[in-house]
Amino acid sequence: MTQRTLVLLKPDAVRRGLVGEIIGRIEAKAGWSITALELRTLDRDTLADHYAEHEGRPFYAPLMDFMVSGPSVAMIVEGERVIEGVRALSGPTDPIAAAPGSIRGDFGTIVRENLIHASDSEASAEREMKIFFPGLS
Ligand code: IDP
Repeated sequence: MTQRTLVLLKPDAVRRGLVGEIIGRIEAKAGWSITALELRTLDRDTLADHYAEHEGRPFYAPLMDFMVSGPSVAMIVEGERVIEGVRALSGPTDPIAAAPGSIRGDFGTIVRENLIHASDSEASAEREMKIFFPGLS
């Protein structure tokens, strides 16, 4: 089942020089490929759209401040079961609870600064790809 997913390498990943490491893990998966990629400091409107479901939660404002604090890498990754697969590579939201071997488990400690976002369903992937790559069909 070939799918596409939207992946963000958050500002902490870029600041810490972990972009190559994380992209390497994604590219190493058989048959997966990056079909779009951009380094960009995200703006609040884009992020408000992306994180609309979290508006009003206590972590929302600090999350937004963090997400505009420097450039992120936005990517579309395509391949077999890639939606579930990138989530599995990333590990759960809390990096301390994430298993060693996962991206968050290997590199993160802070829930907010957990290095990577990956779409959680086909519907989210479609919605998020349009937010970050509006020119693509
Ligand atoms: P996910 O990124 O693992 O799918 P979501 O629940 O969609 O997790 O949360 C979006 C992002 O918001 C998380 O990746 C993390 O950066 C931040 N976040 C979520 N819950 C908390 C929290 O309880 N405290 C601080 N930040 C949080």
